[in-house]
Amino acid sequence: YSTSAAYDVPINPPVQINYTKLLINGEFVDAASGKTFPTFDPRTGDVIAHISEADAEDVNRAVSAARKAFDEGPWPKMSAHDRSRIMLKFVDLLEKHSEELAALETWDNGKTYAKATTDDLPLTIRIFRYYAGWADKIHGLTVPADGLYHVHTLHEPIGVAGQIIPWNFPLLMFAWKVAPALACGNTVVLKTAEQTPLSALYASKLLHEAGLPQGVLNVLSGYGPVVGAPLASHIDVDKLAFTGSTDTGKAVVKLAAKSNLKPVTLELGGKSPFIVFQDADVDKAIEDAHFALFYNQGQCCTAGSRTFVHESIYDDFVEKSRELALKRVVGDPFKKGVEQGPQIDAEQFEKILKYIKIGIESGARLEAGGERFGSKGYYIQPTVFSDVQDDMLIAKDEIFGPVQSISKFRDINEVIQRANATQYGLAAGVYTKALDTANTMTRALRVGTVWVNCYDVFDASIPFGGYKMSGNGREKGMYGLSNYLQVKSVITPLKNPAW
Ligand code: TXE
Repeated sequence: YSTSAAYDVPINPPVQINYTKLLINGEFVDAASGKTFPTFDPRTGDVIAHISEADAEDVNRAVSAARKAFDEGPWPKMSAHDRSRIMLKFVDLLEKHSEELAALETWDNGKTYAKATTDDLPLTIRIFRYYAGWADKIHGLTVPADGLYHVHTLHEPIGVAGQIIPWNFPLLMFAWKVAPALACGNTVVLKTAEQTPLSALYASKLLHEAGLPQGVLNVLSGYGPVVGAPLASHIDVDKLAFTGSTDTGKAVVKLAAKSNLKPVTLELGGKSPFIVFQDADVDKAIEDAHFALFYNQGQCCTAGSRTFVHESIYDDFVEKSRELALKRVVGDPFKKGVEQGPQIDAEQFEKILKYIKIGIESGARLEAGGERFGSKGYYIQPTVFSDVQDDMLIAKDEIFGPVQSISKFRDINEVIQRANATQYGLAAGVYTKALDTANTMTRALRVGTVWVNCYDVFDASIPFGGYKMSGNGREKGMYGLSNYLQVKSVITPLKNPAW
């Protein structure tokens, strides 16, 4: 590998940035244009490093490397067991370098170092280990077809997978995309989010250290329209997987359709209801509702961003939610005890403050927060609105920030109707002790995941994806494999009907 000059990092724990170039065909290289772009520290807005900026020409280079690696092998044709072993060796390296990776994640993204080490890294490791386990367990079926035929199916990799990921969980999104694709024998061109290029480059270096053949994984840093769009529309990319906003999701589907009709998996926005019935363990529900919204600075596609509370417990719920928000510790995400770091960038920061203003103007009651925190960086006070009405913009749009919206409901049918009255359908939380209420709700809610008396429980084995405009396809678990497999039917005549 050729690597760029190391930067000294004035943070604790110390971490160096060694990988800032594009990863094409197993080597770190400059962009064809020679251009770079800055990645920023959201704590201050200062530049962390200058990263090679890919454009359409680099997409061509990366796709042709991935194509060659797919067509000529060895990756897709290698024994599945060997693929699994390389992935498992990578898992060992991820474990060994967890601290540096967590530090990079916090630095580039602003999430707390505490959560990066307890959530992002362990979940990333779990995903790769889980899919490494699948690599040699992917097989077809024999089919009892009519007539004198032996029929079986082959499950084959699709080919070159294009993958576009967002900035809220940079390493974890890398894992969700890359692990199943590699386990199934595909080759990959991945585009990271322009806000958070660092951890994926580091992890990709480790994957090569573990023995990944050149060209199997190519990583491009840069901006959406400049590098994401040419990847989505590339004629030689066989499959596209995208996580991001619903609007960009629509754009990449168009590009995929106009070029070669490549299949597209989408994981998009959400406006997930968090519903608390009168018989719930209310104190736990209050804590979980707080967590469901404020986790990761509110930058989660599953954020429980519409909290519906039964009228009989509403006042107490609002008061305690307010107290929790006021107690939430905001500050430097590297510091111990800090629960909330800065938002990702100036654009998201401004967007969130705009929605807070809209909330106040539209008559929602501001219980806590409402302004920026401090005077430097992209910090926002944990904010709580009560008396939120369904037709207010803050109840409809994905805010993607630390803004909790609480509304009151009277009965189950009403809350089902209101919870489903959204373009999104990603997730929901239901808090009740009654089995019949829980079962009715889990069936009635038009969402891809329902958590009952818990929230944001993620595991590599649990499929995840959206209904409606929250996306299509399922990632993770056994279902996640099908995004990266073709099924081929093979029919051969039998000689003798007796056999
Ligand atoms: O998303 P984009 P942004 C939501 C959230 C957030 C909003 C905007 O509400 O406030 O989206 O965030 C790449 N062709 N989510 O602007 O634009 C882009 O470079 C191809 C929810 O960051 O969707 C990045 O790599 N690619 C979400 C990725 O798409 C393009 C997580 C996501 O960026 C492109 C993030 C184009 N024309 C934001 N334009 C979730 N589901 O968790 C951009 N990109």
